[in-house]
Amino acid sequence: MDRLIKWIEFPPLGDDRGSLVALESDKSIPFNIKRIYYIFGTKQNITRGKHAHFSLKQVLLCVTGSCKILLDDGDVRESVILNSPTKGLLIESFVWREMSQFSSDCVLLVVASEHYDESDYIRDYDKFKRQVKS
Ligand code: T46
Repeated sequence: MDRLIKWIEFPPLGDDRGSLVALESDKSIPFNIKRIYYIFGTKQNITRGKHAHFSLKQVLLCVTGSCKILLDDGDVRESVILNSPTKGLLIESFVWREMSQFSSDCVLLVVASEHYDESDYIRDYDKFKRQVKS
C-alpha cells in the first residue's frame, strides 16, 4: 500500500476551447497557500530536493512534462511519476524528497503552505533520520 503517496485530483474546468484548473486555498489545496513557485529547464541527470521540512506542506504537479518524485518518511521509501496537470502530490512535513528524471519540457509547479524559510529545511539525511525517530 502507498502510505506516503497522497494524490489530489484537480478536475479540469474545460469546455470546447480547452482546459482550466483552479487551485484554491483550503479548498482544492488542503492548506492556506502562502507561496507558489515553479521549477523548469532542469538539466538531464539532475536530482533536486534531497531535504525534508520541519513545517512546510506542499502540493506538487507537473503543468507540462514529467518528473520522478521519491518520498521517504525515515521508514518507508516510495517513488511516483508526476505527469499530469490535473493530479497533484501532497507532501507533508517531515518527509524527505528527491526529484529526478525531469523531461526537457517539465514545468514542476509547487504550492506551499509557508513563505520561504531556510531554517525550515533539514538538508542532512542523518539529521532527518534522527529527527523523525525522536
Ligand atoms: C522543495 C522542492 C520540491 C528561494 O529563494 N525561494 C523559494 O521559495 C525557493 C523554493 C527557493 N529559493 C532559492 C533557494 C536556492 O538558492 O532558490 C534556490 C533553489 O532552491 P532549492 O535548492 O531549495 O531547490 P530544490 O529544487 O532543491 O527544492 C525546492 C524547494 O526548495 C523545496 O522546498 O520541497 O523544491
